[in-house]
Amino acid sequence: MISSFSIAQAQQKDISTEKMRVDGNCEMCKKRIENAAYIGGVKEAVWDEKTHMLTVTYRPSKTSMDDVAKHIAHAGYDNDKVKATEEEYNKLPKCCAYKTATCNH
Ligand SMILES: [Cu+2]
Repeated sequence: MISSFSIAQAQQKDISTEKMRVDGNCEMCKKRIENAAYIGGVKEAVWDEKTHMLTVTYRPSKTSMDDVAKHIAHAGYDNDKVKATEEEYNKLPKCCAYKTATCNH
């Protein structure tokens, strides 16, 4: 009865975990970034407020880090792969405007 779950996971090859840098400020950014990252095929997405690293666990047969990056940029957040357009960035609340402000929620 040693975790048959983790054995099953190890045998499951269609799963990959990658990290990328996503710019952002605060808890609100965290929610927005993580929500944007949860697209079809993504199992888990966790953004670290201190390191600004997003860790994504996903199924390579269903999606890719490029797709995740596009959605995050679309939510207004620049990342390693895709930059948000000015229009997308300007939709962020002022305190989340990570290029100019530091937010203290
Ligand atoms: Cu924020």
